[in-house]
Amino acid sequence: MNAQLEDLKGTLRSDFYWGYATAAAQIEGGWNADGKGESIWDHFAHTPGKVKDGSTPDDAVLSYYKYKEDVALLKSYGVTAYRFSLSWSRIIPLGGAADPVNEAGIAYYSSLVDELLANGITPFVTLFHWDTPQALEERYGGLLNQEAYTPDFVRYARVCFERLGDRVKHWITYNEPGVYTLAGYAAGVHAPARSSFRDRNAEGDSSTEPFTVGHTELVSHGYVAKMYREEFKPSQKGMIGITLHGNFSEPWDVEDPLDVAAAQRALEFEIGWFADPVHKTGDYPASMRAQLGDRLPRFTPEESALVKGSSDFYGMNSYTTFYVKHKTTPPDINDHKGNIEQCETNKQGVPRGPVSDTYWLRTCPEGFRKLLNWIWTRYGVPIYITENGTTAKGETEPSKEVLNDTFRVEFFEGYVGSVAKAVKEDGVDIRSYFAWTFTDNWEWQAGYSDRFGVTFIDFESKEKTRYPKRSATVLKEMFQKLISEK
Ligand code: GBH
Repeated sequence: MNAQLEDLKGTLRSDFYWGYATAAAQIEGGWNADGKGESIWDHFAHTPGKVKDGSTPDDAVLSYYKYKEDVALLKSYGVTAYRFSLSWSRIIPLGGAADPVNEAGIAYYSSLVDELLANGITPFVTLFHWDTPQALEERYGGLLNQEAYTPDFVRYARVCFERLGDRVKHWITYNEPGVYTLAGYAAGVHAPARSSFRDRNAEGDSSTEPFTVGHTELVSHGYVAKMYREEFKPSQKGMIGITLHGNFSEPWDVEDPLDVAAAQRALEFEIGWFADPVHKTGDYPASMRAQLGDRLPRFTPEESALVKGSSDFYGMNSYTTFYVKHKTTPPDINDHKGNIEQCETNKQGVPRGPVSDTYWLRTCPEGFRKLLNWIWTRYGVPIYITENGTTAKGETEPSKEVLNDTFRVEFFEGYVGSVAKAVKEDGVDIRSYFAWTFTDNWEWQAGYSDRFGVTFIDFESKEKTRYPKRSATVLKEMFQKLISEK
């Protein structure tokens, strides 16, 4: 542990939660086991040409079968909490409000929760980490159809609260609604693979659909939060919220007011899109309305009231920082970023940080600290960091060198150091830190090539053998130091 962190000893609250975050589609495998229905990601991966390495999540990390071993490993890593997501189509194979519940699916999650609790690990459960039931996509167009979709999502949530809520006290409705809609409906590179680009996708409209789907996510989240608070919270005494993604944006030229404004606009388009309606105004940022006009849906008064204040905490996923330059040309019809240019260096030529094994991700701990401050200043609700982590170059085999993952260790020292400094020196209220991620996994359209785990997975082996990397030990030591004693 480095000296800087040594000075921050005992900075974090004694009830601070730390651990790892995962997502069902990326780790479970058993894609059609015991009655599970198909998700849009199963469908996507089984369509040739969609996933970079041609792989599928059919087996992934086999955590559906190895959860006891995994909980034991988590325990050895010293975590106090574990964030995972439920596969909707494992619980309700066809997804809809009138469709049957798959008892085997419930039993799996129930056992996982019990196993975690028996080992002193607090479960944080995400209802939706992008894997919409394929049947709903086919039945009515999934999240494009707010009216048909919302009661289905609400009923799915109800089943989860009824069956797991006696033991699960931390609920997250959506993981990164903005990424679901931008990658799935604007870029068209994620399921359900829609966009305006006909070389890539047969259907879709990148200029409207992302905003329609984003609206569905916000409103259906609002209905679920209201239901939880009214019908379950009084007896179950848990909390509910939504997790938003967001990079930090730094002006390319800090002296140029246009770049300063562009960086602020970038933050509003990426983060304020969802965070303003939920945590601030009950409406979209003015900068978005100005650029998008009627392509951005309008909240009815009822929806606005429902969404505003609908999250008990700020769920924060963040990985990196970009330099942002203003543009001098009018916004493209398919622009979703606020008519800005993202740059790898600033005006002085300073790069945004060391290069990982993932094209968009660079290590930028200072930007992370600034983003924590931006969120705290703008929204003022306790922050639960629900994802943060990195890949590292050259992780192809479980050799001694690869398992000694210095690049990832330095990433975590920087970012966790920023968390502690934001708490101690800036007064930001931070309640959790979940590293992304527990084991290498199926990284969506990047397949098995991008390894974010603190545990190396031998994907060639039938057993998907687990090999701890050094970062797992270092994180354990860091949090032992940083979290104050009760
Ligand atoms: C998180 O998203 C996810 O929650 C998690 O499941 C994932 O494994 C993890 O990050 C690591 O990637 O080419 O247009 O799709 C982080 C946000 C969303 C940032 C996808 C990069 C790729 C741009 N990421 N995005 S695009």
